[in-house]
Amino acid sequence: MKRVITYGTFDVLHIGHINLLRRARALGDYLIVGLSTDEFNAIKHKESFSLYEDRKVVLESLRSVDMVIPEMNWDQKKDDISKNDIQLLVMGDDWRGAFDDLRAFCEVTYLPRTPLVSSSMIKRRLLEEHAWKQL
Ligand code: C2G
Repeated sequence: MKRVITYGTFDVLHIGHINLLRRARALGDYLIVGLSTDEFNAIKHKESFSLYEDRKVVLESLRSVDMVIPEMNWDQKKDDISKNDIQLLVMGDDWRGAFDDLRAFCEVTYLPRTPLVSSSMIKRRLLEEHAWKQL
């Protein structure tokens, strides 16, 4: 049983997130997502549209996701890996190198990001279209 973990905010869920989660799940048998809490989002200077509890329900409804745990700080990954018996950490390659220190505890893989989509891009486009409609 290969247990995989990944982390993120997963706000305004889109194909980039889904591609990452499906590929991460396909690299093992069980996928845990460390979901950034609203408080940790503030530390990451990210403001999500949906609150943690709603983002958690959305992720838990996905076939690729087996369990969601709160990500409260930058430093919990090592404990999460040992407490959850993780063999593989997967992140998008915008994080390439960021978690190489964890190779002492589990495999670490960075997967290519899905191009041309992000939560902030979606929010910006919606705002722009709304603004145009007001003209
Ligand atoms: N992602 C992707 N393609 C995109 C957008 C996002 O593959 N077009 C991936 C990211 O690389 C990340 C995951 O989807 O692995 C979640 O993205 P975010 O919610 O933006 O997560 P982030 O804010 O990068 O948080 O401790 C790690 C951080 O919590 C990661």
